Amino acid sequence: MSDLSQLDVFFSVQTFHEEQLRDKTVVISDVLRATSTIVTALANGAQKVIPVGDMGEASRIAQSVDSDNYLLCGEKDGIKIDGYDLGNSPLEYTSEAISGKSLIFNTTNGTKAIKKSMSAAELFIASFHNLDAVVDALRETENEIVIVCSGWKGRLSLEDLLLAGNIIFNLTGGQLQPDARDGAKVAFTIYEKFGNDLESVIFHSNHAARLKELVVDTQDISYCCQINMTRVLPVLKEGIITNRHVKETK
Ligand code: 3SL
Repeated sequence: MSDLSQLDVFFSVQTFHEEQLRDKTVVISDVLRATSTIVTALANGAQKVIPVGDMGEASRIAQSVDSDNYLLCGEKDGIKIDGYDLGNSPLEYTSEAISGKSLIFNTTNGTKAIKKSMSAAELFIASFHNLDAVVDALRETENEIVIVCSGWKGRLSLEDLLLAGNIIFNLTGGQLQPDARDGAKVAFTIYEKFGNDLESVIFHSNHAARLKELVVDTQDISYCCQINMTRVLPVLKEGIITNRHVKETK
């Protein structure tokens, strides 16, 4: 078991250096919507997800692979990118749309957080959908744990912090040690305050307001708040995300 007094939380992509994650077990939280979409895609049978840092990298990979098996997916500032097969609504990632496919995935903050965390010893993708699967995997690690909240362009996103707090709450059985790191205390405390009312708090978050303005169907927001729908555990290895629990998809 990891030393939970060392568990830390970073509040956006811009608030850490790559080296701070070396040899750690890292969890990426981007509830609205990148990590919820990755979990959904793997639960619905996508073979793998290749996270990219920008559109240039996405196009380079797309040009070098067999287009029958690959889909170009993602958003810029919340909006599906012209010419892409899918945007970033998890509800688009049905088995009909993505089963058996490999996804090249490019988002404003979430995939950047993943790319910046490549020095980690292990990396898990978390959403409320696979909360218990992530917590169980963290119970098995001896490494120090860091939860990276993707946030929005350097700002904190409340929903990402709430998921971090929920993970810490479950890992610690609701008893955070007094010598826990400040980042863990903040996430834990926010979860203690708002955890009973997750969906309504997230519905009124800054990012939800941004999505509502883009006329993204508000079903996305409630969908991303659903807890423990799957045992899928997306893990990153050599730049590619696959499901560790291949036989346990929903
Ligand atoms: O920033 C991201 O990675 C996205 O999840 C943002 S959005 O929900 O598609 O706006």
